[in-house]
Amino acid sequence: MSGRRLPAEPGELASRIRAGEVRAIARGLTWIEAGGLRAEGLLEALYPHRSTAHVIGITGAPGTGKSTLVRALAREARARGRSVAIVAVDPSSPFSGGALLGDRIRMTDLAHDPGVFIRSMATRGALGGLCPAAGGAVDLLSAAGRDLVLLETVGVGQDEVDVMRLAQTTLVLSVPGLGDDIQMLKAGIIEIADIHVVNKADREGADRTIASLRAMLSMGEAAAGGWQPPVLACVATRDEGTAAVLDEAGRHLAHLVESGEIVRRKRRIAEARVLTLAQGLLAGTLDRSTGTEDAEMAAAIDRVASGDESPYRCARALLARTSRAEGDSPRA
Ligand SMILES: Nc1nc2c(ncn2[C@@H]2O[C@H](COP(=O)(O)OP(=O)(O)O)[C@@H](O)[C@H]2O)c(=O)[nH]1
Ligand SMILES: [Mg+2]
Repeated sequence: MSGRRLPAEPGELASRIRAGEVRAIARGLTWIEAGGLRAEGLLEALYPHRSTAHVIGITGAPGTGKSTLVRALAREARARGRSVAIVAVDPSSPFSGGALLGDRIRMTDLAHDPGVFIRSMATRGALGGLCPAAGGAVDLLSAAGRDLVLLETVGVGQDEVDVMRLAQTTLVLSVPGLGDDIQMLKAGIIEIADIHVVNKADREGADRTIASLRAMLSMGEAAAGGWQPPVLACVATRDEGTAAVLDEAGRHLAHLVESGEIVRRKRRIAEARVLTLAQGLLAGTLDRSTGTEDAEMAAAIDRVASGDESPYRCARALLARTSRAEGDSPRA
């Protein structure tokens, strides 16, 4: 690893990231989390150089064993000679600090392997929502040449579902026994699952959970592109069934490519990213133009407060003014 100082200029940092330098990757991710023009410049430089990383999303209720499975998948991928990046987008449980990861000894193994880059993104992106920062992180890691990007998030809110949509292959974890899982499945997570994993299959009731998931899936419509989401069982703590999960993820990616569905997915990801970025940029501009030093805006707010103007009319006027101002100086 190079001991040289890291550059403060996006183009130079981008070159070091593309060379796969771990410190540069870490710095780049920090920039992306902070957002703003520096992050924009970095991603501008990296975007054309993204490689064909397989992005696998892993979601499920807290405690289902996502982090444990991610570690097992990373070890398996390393044994197969592939480089790995792990991004945990989980506001409730940062990935850092071995305690959260259960088996410390195995974690240490991963931590000392330069072929596994681990990063927790516990904060929300500056542009609002998890998606912009997570999307940028995936682009960066892909440009850094990582073969496999494992994206872990708690599958509860719409934000987290959006993050999962950045993945080519999405794993949804359940555990034996019902409760949170069924809640989650009802909340629409089932729609994004390419592979269902019933983890903790060493526990009582795994067969029942697998059977009820299969029954639920057989009632649904056939997935886009003719892929039938399989239901796999594993015991992540003992590496049982985890190699098969990685195999299945590979099979899913091959299916996406062969069926042409990959093109549609890439488009869907691109659309979601452009939309969330535009919303974030607009929100930022609006925030600035509602500042107290803006006399025109202050007068308009006064009129709404006194009932002389409706909030809708005022909001539309603000939008119109903002887009005029943006047109004058596109990178303000
Ligand atoms: N019995 C059993 N426990 C597991 C298994 N996988 C994970 N766990 C345990 O479940 C707990 C939560 O795991 P973790 O990976 O942190 O879950 P996450 O919150 O979904 O990331 C930890 O104590 C793990 O050791 C498994 O296959 N069987
Ligand atoms: Mg976790």
